[in-house]
Amino acid sequence: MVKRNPRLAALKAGYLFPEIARRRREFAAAHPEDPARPETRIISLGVGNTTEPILPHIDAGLTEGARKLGTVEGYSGYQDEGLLELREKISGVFYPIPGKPFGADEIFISDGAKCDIGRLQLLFGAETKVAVQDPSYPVYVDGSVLTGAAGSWTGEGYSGISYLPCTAENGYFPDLSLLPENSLFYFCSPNNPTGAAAARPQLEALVAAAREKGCVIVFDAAYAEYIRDPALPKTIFSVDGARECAIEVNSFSKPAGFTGVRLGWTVVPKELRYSGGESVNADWSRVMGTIFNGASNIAQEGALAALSGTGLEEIRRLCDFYLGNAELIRHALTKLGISCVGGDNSPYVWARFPGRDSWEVFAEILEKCRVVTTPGAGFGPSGRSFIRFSAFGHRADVEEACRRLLKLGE
Ligand code: PL4
Repeated sequence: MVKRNPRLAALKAGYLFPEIARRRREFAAAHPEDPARPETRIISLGVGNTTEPILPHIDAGLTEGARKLGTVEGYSGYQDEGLLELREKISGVFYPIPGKPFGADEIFISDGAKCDIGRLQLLFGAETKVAVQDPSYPVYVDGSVLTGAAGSWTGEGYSGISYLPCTAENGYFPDLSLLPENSLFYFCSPNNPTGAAAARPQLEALVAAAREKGCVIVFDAAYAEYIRDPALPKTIFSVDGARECAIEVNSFSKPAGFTGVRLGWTVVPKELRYSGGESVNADWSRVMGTIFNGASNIAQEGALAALSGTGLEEIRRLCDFYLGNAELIRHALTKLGISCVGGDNSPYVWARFPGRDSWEVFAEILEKCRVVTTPGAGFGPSGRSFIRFSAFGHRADVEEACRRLLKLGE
């Protein structure tokens, strides 16, 4: 028989979100819901999965995309690199850089940010040093384990990964002196899970450090549309010099409710080079052309609608709705005296339970409140005493969850 890829065995445990789903199922089996007692129903503030219907103008774009496929004039097949019109629109709407817009050949349409994060790792070999914000979205670390770049599990983290703590003490922005030279640095802003959105001087320092140390930043901007403070940058490319050291991944999942539709994009500037001078953009085009056959044409029509004037208003409205949920969660936690951050420019609230183990707090909240959360330990060692609350949920559920959270104070 064929041998298993040994890197699979190096993965520490189950992927975080299926593990949470497993514990939820176990709990539900032991404590079945009673339809006559609504308080027994489990509510999820765990996984960051959108819940609200796609808004009408964007939905009409999707519907029209499907309708066109049933006509001779409108039919389209493979669109490997993505619709030209959509790539140009993304360049204009999200990267309005005076005098230096991104060309369509620097924007690659995909089936989502997570998928691109996985594929991007193919550009950099198993020898590449990897650095992450600690805590961070688990795909950066688990993906690195699969490519062989992560080294072995030490009990706290992986030997080949530099974890840069983002804690209350440093304002959830890492000490850049810890960034190893010539490393690949995954940086997410607004951050999942802390909700921290980096300020312009912080991103300038990040770009300066990456350039000085020969690093490549993979900037995950999946939550950029949740930024409400106009002083906070939505893209790394608003900082001079970023084109020489950064790749940006982004997605329609969280701003437009496309978690199930699947559509994202990655910007790989032509200026970005490996240490040997080769073009990263050319390699990304080659990798995508080899293992990806293009995003759904229907989804792309939906995205075009999302980037029209009305579509952008709908994006704003949808993000405002989830930010309203985040405000309710923050309020409930603050009332309980639980210190928390995030939720103002991001859909995640990061709550601190000093001296406690996050899986134990997760179990307590599930038992007392029947609310599912995400334990901070799943995002890295610095998350061990934190719980992430996701603001994705129906308003009535979030309100009910907030009422139940008050039981934690009893
Ligand atoms: C659960 C920082 C959520 N099964 O939808 P995509 O692929 O365009 O974007 C995924 C993504 C990318 N970057 C960041 C993210 O936080 C996410 C989605 N994260 C969460 O609860 O942390 C959903 C997780 C999903 C997953 O594993 O991604």
